[in-house]
Amino acid sequence: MGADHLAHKELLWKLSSTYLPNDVGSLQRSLVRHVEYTLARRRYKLDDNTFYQATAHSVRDRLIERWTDTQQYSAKVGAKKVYYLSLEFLIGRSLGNAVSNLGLRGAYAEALRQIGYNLEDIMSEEKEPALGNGGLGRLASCFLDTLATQNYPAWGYGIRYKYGMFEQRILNGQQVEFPDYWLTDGNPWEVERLDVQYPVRLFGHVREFKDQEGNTRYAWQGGEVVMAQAYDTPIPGYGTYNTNNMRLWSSKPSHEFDLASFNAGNYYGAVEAKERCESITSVLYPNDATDEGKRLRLKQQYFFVSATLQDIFRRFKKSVGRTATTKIQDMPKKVAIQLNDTHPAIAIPELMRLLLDVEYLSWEEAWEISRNVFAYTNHTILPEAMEKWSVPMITELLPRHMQIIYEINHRFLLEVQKLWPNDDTRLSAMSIIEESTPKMVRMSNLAVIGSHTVNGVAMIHTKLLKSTLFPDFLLMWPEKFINVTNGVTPRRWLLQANPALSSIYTGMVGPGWVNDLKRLEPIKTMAQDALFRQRWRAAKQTNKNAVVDWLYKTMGIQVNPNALFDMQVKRIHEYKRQLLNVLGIVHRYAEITQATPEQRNQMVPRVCIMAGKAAPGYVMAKNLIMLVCAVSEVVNADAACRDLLKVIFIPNFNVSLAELLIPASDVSQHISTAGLEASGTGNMKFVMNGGLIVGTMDGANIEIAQAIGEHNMFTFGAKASEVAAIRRTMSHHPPKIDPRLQRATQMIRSGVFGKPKDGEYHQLLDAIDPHKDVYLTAQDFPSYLRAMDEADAQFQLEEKWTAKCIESACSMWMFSSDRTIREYAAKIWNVEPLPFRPPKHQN
Ligand code: NBG
Repeated sequence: MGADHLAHKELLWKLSSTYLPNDVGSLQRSLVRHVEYTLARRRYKLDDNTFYQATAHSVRDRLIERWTDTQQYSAKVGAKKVYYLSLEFLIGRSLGNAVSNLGLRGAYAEALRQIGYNLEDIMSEEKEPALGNGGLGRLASCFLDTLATQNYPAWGYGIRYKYGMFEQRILNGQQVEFPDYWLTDGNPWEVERLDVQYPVRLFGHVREFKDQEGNTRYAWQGGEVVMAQAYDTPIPGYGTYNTNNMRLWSSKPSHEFDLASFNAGNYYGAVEAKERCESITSVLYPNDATDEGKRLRLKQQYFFVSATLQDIFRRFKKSVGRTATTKIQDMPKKVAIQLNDTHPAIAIPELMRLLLDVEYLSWEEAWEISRNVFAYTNHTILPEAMEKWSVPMITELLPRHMQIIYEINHRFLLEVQKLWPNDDTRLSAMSIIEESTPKMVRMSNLAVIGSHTVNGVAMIHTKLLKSTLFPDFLLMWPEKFINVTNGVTPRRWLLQANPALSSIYTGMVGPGWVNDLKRLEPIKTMAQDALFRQRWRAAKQTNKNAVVDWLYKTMGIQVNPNALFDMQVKRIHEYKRQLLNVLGIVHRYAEITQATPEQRNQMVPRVCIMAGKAAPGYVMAKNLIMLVCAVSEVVNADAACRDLLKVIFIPNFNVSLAELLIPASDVSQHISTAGLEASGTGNMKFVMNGGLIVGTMDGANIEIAQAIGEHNMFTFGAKASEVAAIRRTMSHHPPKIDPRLQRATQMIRSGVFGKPKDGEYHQLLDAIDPHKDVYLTAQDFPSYLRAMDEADAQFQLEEKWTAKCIESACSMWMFSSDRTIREYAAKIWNVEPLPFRPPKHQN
């Protein structure tokens, strides 16, 4: 190194090593500078949106300092990293989360206030990226928040869909999907990494040849090559300098590809091909728990996995170069890859391909590495959601991977045969290949075979996963299957969403609860304190009033702020049984209209809020939305219901709306047919925010009941262990229909809520015919009503009710994603926190 070079480096270091100052005056200067230089706008008369952009850029500068420092530090230390591979991330808005995690909320609020802006208003200008369907994507984002907060070296990898989850509007009482082009106003939170691009091959053929030692080798050639372009988003931890990275890939054409066609004089053909490349990351598949059998979806998955593994591999090999003692065989010591469902499971044959065809390792070595790197989380046991790709399709798109999958399967089946000679049934059940026409590749079997650990997301789910989905694999590898119950981040779901409750908590136990939810436990005893209960109710009322205002402002609906706020907000799915909720509402409506004045006086006023999107092709789910909207129209217009019942379907449910609604609920419904909801995470958020659950013994509801006490939950319905037998008997001994159910369905069928022309309501109701009531809706109806009545009765005992809410909310520490991630780290990833300690501030 020359003297000049050293001098340059030193000067550069001096120029860049000062942290940005965070006093109010400096923040204001930074805001105005961004208005003037980043956005090139005049400095006066600016709308909230411009100021949102400027604030975001100002915050981003501060995130970037911590982000680069964290990344440099973990590279220097050579720490083991976790890579969370997910085709979905539902991050929600970033501004509020960032200022709060940076500890700069107060400073920014003041800086803005002094120049005439309100931080809350500015925050609501942000359009949230909707890069996920529901629980699975939101879980991934809660995990990223916790990973950063707990100082784990971890990256999230995903796809930067140009169009996220569709925007749902209700037109003429029906869901209509609109494209969600979330990037219209740019995205200040991401950094385009033009220096991080990888080629991804599709189609082509496999060439077999001999290497110098005479070993048979394979090379995948030809086909098309598209480029993956990285976009990085900083993920700040709360109360720590550590800032992790979420890297999302976008597809674009490769240069060679472009040139060849243009040179051939095929201008339009080349443009078309370019569009085709870009279409790979165009749109998120709007499905939740059902399989979209499209070739483009497999392309997306492979594109994502290929770019991600090239990136991980490059980083790992750089670290191998740094310390002479690390070899490629040490990859599992440096890299842990978590597969979020089977969506990224094609990563298993892809890593094998890299190790075999590029690194020239032997099969045994490659397999040993690969299996110690990957772990797989299963998120559902619904058979229709099990991903399968046809062999002809994979062969066409990924010919080398098909060979590798066959080889993995062949070697695996030999093991099975050794364990269970002549057991063809078992062999075909465990095979990666389903012997159908066409043959199918079962991605879940591939994921189980290629991972060192497989986990379910709640106790009952893991139990069912073992007993129904993978019983043979369990016999083979009993240690491989574990449970890690889901959790949610208290930063977004309490601190940010519920300032009223948060300040009570902080007043009681100090701010430490935000990353140590156990500290709330002692507050439980305060349930006995009348004054405390009053403060608690006041906080809840503040949150309810916010919803009342919002409903009036955005939907023109007036509701009684003292009513019981009842919410069911989640994806629309038959197994989640929104139909049960609607039938309950219709029953309530009937009761109200037939009640005497004395009876009306006894009734508890209710505001029933439902929200959620239906997959565009999911007819039953769309019919359900139609019915809810129709019921809402009739009920809300009926003078008899006035203060007693309001039914509201809120369109376009998303993270921001959840943050508004959840803190305002008195009761929320988590009423899936037992055994079908893997975990649920909404249930946790509602209870943390001081609401009570009406729910079945399903998913995480069971563990929540254990944690808060079953007396604090309104449970009902068949147990998972009973469901199969009930279904079996129902075809020949259909149960008697509850007269109240009969009345409700009769009202719907007879046209009280209109008669849609294609018989949509009949279709919904036919599915609960007691002979073939697959989701046990009719079966569970009576006990559901009992649970609802119980909730009504308890709600009237105000003091007792509040005590229940306090006890429950303060018993929820195990549903913090902080606990969840500690379990993943210890049981699956074997990684340690690596806090980065910044140099002292120099301003
Ligand atoms: C969903 C389950 C939920 C669960 C989330 C997160 C899929 C495939 N599964 O019950 O339905 O809470 O995953 O684990 O989206």
